[in-house]
Amino acid sequence: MKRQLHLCAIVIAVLLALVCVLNAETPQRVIIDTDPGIDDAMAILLALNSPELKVEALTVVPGNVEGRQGLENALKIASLANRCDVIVAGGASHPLNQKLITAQYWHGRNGLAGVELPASKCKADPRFGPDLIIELIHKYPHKVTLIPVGPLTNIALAVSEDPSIVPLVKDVVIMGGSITGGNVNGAAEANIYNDPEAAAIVFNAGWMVTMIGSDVGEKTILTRKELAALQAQHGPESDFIAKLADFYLTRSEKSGYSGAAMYDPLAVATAIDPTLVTLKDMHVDVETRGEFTRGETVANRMGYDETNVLHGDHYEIDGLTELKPNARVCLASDAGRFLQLFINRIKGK
Ligand SMILES: [Ca+2]
Repeated sequence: MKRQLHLCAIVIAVLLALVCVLNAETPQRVIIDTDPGIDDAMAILLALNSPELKVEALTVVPGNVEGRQGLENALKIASLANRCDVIVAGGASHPLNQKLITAQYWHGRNGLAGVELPASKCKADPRFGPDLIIELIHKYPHKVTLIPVGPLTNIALAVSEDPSIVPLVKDVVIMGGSITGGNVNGAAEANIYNDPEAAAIVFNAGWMVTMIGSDVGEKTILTRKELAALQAQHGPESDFIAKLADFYLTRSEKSGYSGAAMYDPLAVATAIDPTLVTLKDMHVDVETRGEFTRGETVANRMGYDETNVLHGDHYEIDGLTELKPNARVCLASDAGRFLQLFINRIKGK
């Protein structure tokens, strides 16, 4: 009996070791579509320092800064991390149907808190971001997770150009939207507000998206305590992130927030460890016309709409029309565990 137990323990240990090896050998392939951006830079460095992820590409979209500045920033961040092996490509030059709205107010004049990084050793890939996204999804069917953390222009262009990518992606983890009020105005979150038509295409593409909204990002905040932890260790990446965090936190405090909302890093962290967030399946539509609500992500919590039928001079509720969920909406995060992961990974370099 004792011998059998011993044997059993050995078998379990071998299996566990095998699972660990397999996990280590098969990190998730991700493409980060980004408008860097302070929290984008944090998200990119979190991803590049996480063994669970293999960053196949950074594709750049206009948003926080114009596309050209964003591409320069992405190249400098990849270079700082000594990761010129990661493909960095530009993308769309403007939103699908409106003028670009940039956010230097929050991100500093160059999008990176005014911090001047050394010239990049990495070179931009000549491919167009949306084409590259299509190419990589076909190259690694069912293996690629898209992590869009800017306006959804590039993703919308990719899925419009080649809808066959829809069933071939592993997941689409979006930083964007909100189901409890916006961060641009009463209704809309910035990434969706910056290109509502693109967001409508992406949410209606036929895949389930994972939606990490600003309402949860604002409850997942970096405070002076975490800043001090980042400042306590020196290295190229942690020094850079500490400077960005200081700028972003000061800006956020001046605007009445108690800390810096970790929007984009939370989306990357969700791809690393989905247990950091609570998700609920819902049907989400993107408002593209409302006078006060253009760019709002309208989430149906019930799973149905009432059906109205005309009876004489008025309508009468005839029943319920079921709605298919198209989004796993983030309702909450384990902020403490996320912040610890973020700081550990950034300080790892
Ligand atoms: Ca962003």
